[in-house]
Amino acid sequence: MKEEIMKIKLNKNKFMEDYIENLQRITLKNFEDTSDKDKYFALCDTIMERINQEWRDCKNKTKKTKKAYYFSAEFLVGRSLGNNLINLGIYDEVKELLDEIDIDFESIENFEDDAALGNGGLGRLAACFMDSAASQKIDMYGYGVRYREGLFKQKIENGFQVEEGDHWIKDGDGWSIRVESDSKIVKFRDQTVKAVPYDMPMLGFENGQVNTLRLWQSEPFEEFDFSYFNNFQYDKAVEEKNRAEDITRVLYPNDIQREGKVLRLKQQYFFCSASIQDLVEKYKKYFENDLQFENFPKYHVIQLNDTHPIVAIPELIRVLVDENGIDFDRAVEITKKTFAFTNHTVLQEALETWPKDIMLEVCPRCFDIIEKINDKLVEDFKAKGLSEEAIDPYRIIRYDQIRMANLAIVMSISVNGVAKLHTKILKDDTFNHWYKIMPEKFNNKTNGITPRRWLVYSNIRLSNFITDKLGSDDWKYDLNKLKELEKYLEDDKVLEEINQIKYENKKDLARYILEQENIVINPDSIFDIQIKRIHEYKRQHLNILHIINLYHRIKKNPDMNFYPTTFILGGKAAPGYFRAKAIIKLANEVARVINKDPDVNKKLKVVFIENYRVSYGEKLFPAADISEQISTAGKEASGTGNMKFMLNGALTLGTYDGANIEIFEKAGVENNYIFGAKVEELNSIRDSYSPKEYYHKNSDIKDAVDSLVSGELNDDNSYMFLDIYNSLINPQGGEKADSYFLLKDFEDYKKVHEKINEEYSDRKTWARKALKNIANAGYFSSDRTILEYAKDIWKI
Ligand code: GLG
Repeated sequence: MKEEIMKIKLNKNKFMEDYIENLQRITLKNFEDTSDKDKYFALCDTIMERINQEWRDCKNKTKKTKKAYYFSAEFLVGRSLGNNLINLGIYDEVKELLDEIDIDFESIENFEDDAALGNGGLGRLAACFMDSAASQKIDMYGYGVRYREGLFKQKIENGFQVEEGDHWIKDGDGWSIRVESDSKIVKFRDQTVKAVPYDMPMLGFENGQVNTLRLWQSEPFEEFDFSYFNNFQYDKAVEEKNRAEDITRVLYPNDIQREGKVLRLKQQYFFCSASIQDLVEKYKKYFENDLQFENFPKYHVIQLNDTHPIVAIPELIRVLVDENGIDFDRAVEITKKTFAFTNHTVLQEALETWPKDIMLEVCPRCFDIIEKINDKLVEDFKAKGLSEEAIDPYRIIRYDQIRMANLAIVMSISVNGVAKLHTKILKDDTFNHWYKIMPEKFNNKTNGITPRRWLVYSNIRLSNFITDKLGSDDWKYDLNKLKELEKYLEDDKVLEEINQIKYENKKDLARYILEQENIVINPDSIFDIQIKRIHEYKRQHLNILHIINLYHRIKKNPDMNFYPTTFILGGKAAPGYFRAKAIIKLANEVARVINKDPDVNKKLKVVFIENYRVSYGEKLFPAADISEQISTAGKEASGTGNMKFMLNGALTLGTYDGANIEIFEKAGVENNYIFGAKVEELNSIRDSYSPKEYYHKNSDIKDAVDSLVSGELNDDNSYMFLDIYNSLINPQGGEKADSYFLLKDFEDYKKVHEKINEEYSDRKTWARKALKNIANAGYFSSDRTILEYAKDIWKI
């Protein structure tokens, strides 16, 4: 690729010529009559043409080598234009070229819809891994679903979340190639459809590697059933087409919480079946002399991203046995050597189980196969003398429920968690019974983020500064090099520069927020940001309750020493998650009340970002002073937003949870703000915990909680605030009050905010802490993570 970059650099005229030609060809218009959207799509074409050769070469070169396959129901890619230009090494050049013909790159960029084919961290992690694998020259292909509708667009109307469709490809898709000839037939019990692959190139960073993300789209097996047409049953023909297309029509908008719907299992089986067929078919084509499949695991390792793609396990067995005549036991042995499983959460409501009848309705043969595996497993345990009771936790099928995680653990070479603490909880608790009998399978792979998107592309100022200070841009390939920045810790001029960069980024964000949200914010204030999916365990309501109390205190005591602060929150709630939606309404209502109050609005501002998404994140992370990572200890498996903030020089205000702990370890606890109870403490008080006691003993807590029902805040008769109130202090119907320990951690949280507020004015010390964080963020590169998977699990 280096060569290709040179070619483009040397041949600017050719690039321009091609671009204009493409633009006119796809629009049938003269240049001056084309729209910005046309200009965007023509640019995609011009870049895709340049990638094509390398892409084919990479596909050909790796036909007969071992590859990793990342199976995931979600790939939260976001936009591709800027990132692809960065990875091709021609970002600046193309910007300049466009400038010469009066095209503003940024406005063109805005015509790209985010590919929001994921909900949150799990899907974004998959996208970061794609970038890192290519950048580290690891042959890893992604397999997933091409949802026609990505994650819903969030509108805020009168403070409430309203969901709108996200038909992201309605105007076209500049980054995919439809590979019709690789289509597969997927059979369900009641329906047969065609799976058509759309391939997206995944570019390595300036290294010539192009991996493939293959996303399957569901289409009717035959475009129209002509027998219906002949009988004048047009409706029936259209119905069949719709039924086929329904399967990949929409991404399920639930992060964490699973939804046991037939269509969801259909989606899972659809992409897993097509992907497995693809691998087996290619194996037969390129490895003719080994049709016994004994060597299949030598060339394939399939990483299962959470429980969603686990149905690929029985599907591989089915294809081997039913379609290739392999004996069942051998098929099981081959399969066992092929899969590896990643768990992303310990929340019970996320561990997928499928009722037997749903599986029978979707893919009955898979149920047969799972049942056989389960019978064998139970038999083996009995032979070892285990009682029925002792066997129970291991059963894959129990009370007609199929426990997908158990299936994956039995059938995988590896089981991993996504941060140290998370893996420890898996071993000690969630999967302890398994860990006891197969400890060698369990391992940790702390998550990471790609520095290309999350720094090089989105924070150009800081990126240039780093290159300047380190004297080269090697750090973009090896993020550990950031450590060398520590030599500037006592350099006042450099520290001043750090503050200046942050300030410029904050001004950019303030402009953008004014444009998007119509709220004026002050770049001289502290930017305190919490952006992530809305969930009780992430405790956005702790943040908001604290803001309410702070507001009251400032109002009561206007002369109180207080550094102006802007609290920014953003995130989507699952459409069916009432309490999460209540938290959004609360954030918006608190923002409304505070922002219009002339007594405080010079000191305090609250912004709820509408429609938080990857491309909005790219503007928020670079501008943060404080990164709010305040989940209940033990609940956030890792978090990855925390890493993006750190890399961009924000200090973490966080609990001892997930990867926060490792951030504190690397950057030093003294350079971040830690608060709240640890897991062990919470475990020991769980049964005796009484939130009411905290409520009565602490007047600030009472003040904040009471305001939910005092009438000061208006929830438009939705009873949403009452619901939050009750959830905190009144146990209801089996649900304990305050099961996420907000009130327990409140006082500590308030204190740490006071500390931040005081220490922020010492700008030099603050900059030094920021630099300490940046310099130690190298470990959190997904390059490191993916190399660990490759070395420890995939052996490639
Ligand atoms: C999960 C977890 C996050 C984790 C992410 C990626 O909740 O803590 O960082 O996966 O491993 N559902 C998720 O987003």
